[in-house]
Amino acid sequence: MSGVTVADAVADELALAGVDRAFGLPGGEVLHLLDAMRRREIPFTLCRHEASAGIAAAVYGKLKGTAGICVTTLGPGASNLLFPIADSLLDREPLVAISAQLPESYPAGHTHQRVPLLEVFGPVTKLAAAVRPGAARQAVRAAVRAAVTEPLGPAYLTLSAEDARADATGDESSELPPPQPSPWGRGSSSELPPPQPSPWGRGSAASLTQRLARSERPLVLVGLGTRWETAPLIRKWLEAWGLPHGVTPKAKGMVDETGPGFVGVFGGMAIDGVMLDALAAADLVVGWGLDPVEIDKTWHATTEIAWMLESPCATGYVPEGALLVSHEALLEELTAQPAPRAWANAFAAQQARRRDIYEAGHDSLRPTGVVAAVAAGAPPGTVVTTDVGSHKFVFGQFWPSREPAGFWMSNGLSGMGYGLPAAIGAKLARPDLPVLAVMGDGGFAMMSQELETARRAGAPLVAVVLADRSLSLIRIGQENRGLPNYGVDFEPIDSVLVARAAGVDGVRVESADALTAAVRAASAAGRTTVIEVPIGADASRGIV
Ligand SMILES: Cc1ncc(C[n+]2csc(CCOP(=O)(O)OP(=O)(O)O)c2C)c(N)n1
Repeated sequence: MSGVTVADAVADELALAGVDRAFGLPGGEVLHLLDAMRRREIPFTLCRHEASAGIAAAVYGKLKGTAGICVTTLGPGASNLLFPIADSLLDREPLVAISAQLPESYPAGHTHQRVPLLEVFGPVTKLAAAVRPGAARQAVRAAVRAAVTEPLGPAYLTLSAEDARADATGDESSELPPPQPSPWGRGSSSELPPPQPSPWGRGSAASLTQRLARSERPLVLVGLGTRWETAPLIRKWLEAWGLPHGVTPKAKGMVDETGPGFVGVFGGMAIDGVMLDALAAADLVVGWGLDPVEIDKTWHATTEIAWMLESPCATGYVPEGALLVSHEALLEELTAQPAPRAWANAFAAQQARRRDIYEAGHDSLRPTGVVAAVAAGAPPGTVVTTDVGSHKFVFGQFWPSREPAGFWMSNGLSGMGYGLPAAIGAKLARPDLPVLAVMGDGGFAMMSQELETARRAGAPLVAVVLADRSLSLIRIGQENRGLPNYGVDFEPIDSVLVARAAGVDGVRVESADALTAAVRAASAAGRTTVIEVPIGADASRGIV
């Protein structure tokens, strides 16, 4: 016996992979792993639900450039992981979820808390495997590698309490455990050739230039599959060639959304009709890292798109005719050449419409006014997260993002409950930046228990709750379908009292000016503050 247990080996490997924090909610079966991580000085942030732990971990991991780690118990704790795992798969965030499992030595008739976890999570992860004595280190390495390989995504490991205490001698030499079947058949990232600077970069530059030379009304869309580091190169090329451009919601900040060439946010956010008009006006879309997982309609199948991808899309999908290229090499090559022609701005009408709708709401607590009021009070560099609902559509379209990594939402999955735990993950990863979460009162009620986590974990954030006593996005959808109002409205839960019950500050505002002042004061105070904003349940009608 070497004295090193499998739990120690797992903790070692995580530390070697650059992991410096884990999130989760333990049960008795993961206590040895938890203790091994404590001894390895990997702090554990206890969350109040496994779903929020997984969301916080994935955001934390992405901002730290490694895998986010979430640790849960078996059975119910593991079952609660489906939301963050599915979110990480469809929103391309790097997550390694580790849960306990029943020891193999238990009799088959021991059915208490027995759930076939590898079979459950195999189809929604890039790798699902049991950590076993003799192959523990390899399993952790494979899981981290799967999570941080583009397209980023989830890996899932089980570790039984019995195996966690077992001797880890001989671990180095053994083979990887076989991964479970997954939906990656079409494009397992290990099967596809990795992006190369050349010759693909060069060939692609010529073909893209030719397509652009033939195009009279091109529109460049920057999507989820672009890396933050590429933003300066994309901006330089767009400016040098004078190309109109937009982003998808998860790529907000890749270009300066306050710049003159910016057309809008594409993929089902507010005023999507205006964006669809812009798409209809374009004769070529150039999609840098464009991933259909972000698009709630089917225009991506009928529009002429030059797909410039660095990696397969979420779930391994590769669109027909897509070029797998190194964005960096290609953009450098393109920018070194003159534009093949000049383009008149074909999207001025949509830009004006977007601006007018945004500005019409200013100085009021209409949804666009809420965006403007929050933007006026939030310090520069504020990282914004949203939950899912009308507010996401409005903030997704109108929040004036200027830098990458500063705007977070669940969009591929679009799961309510994302906003608050995402903000906690972001604040713990970037304590130097102000963090602000925008939520509906529906989504806030799903996760408000995490306010206590934010306070305890030292993650002060501002939470803006739009209180309309309704699942307003669904209410508006019901109305649009000509259905009677049914099953979508609820009685209020006082967010200010919830905040105080969790030991954080709470304030209610009744005007745009008061909202700006409250955001400014709460950001400066550095204490977690909930700002409740009463808003009409139909306030977003017509724009979402
Ligand atoms: C977990 C989950 N359940 C249900 C939905 C469907 N859904 C999408 S938006 C929405 C309403 C959200 O209401 P609220 O949080 O109050 O935000 P609002 O629309 O009022 O801004 C619902 C129920 C979802 N996306 N995620």
